[in-house]
Amino acid sequence: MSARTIAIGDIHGCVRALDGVLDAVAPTTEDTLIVLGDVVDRGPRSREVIDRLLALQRQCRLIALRGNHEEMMLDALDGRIDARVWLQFGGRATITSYGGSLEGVPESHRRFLKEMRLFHETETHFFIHANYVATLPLDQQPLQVALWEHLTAMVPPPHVSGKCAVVGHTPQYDGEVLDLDHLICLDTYCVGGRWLTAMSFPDKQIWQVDGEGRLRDAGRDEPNGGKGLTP
Ligand SMILES: [Mn+2]
Repeated sequence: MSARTIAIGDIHGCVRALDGVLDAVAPTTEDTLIVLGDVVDRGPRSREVIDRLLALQRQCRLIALRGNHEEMMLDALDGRIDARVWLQFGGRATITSYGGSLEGVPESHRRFLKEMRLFHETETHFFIHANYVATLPLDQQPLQVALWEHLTAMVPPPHVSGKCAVVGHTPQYDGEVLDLDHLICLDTYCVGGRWLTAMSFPDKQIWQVDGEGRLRDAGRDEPNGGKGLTP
């Protein structure tokens, strides 16, 4: 199999879903796997999600993008915001997963959070947590837009680079990938009871699993062995 580029939507502490989607995708050392941010918060097992991602760095080329939830966690860890603000936005579950206090977050996890990038790009696509300003280069995107701005507030026109944007952050409550041709959203609301989605680029193969890690339509007879769905 040749090298693939695969993005995964917002995990939010759903480690069984992450395990399920990784089983389905079966990344090799040749593959680039991009997590689109918001790997922590809301769901119950954020600590284990970061453990899995640290292990995954040894199995494939992992690109971990920062989401607004990682930003809040880092700000709380470093004392830049009152931790109570973060706790209200899903941080409570994360703290619990670390044994009940910020002191329980190991150095390796702090480093992982700090090293998360704001964007990643290929020849044809770019990947960023929330949104973008169409007229600005990727390295000049405002954090407020890149990490926080929902698509419900602004659907941007195609980016000046001509590349297709791949984002998470704005939950698709129906569980379906939003594909506007110039913009694709992979947050299919796993933490809310829908799907965790992985999509490969540029060929757009989709894998979706539920919160228990069960593949969507796994019972369907598929020519590729049930490992993926063709959109
Ligand atoms: Mn987000």
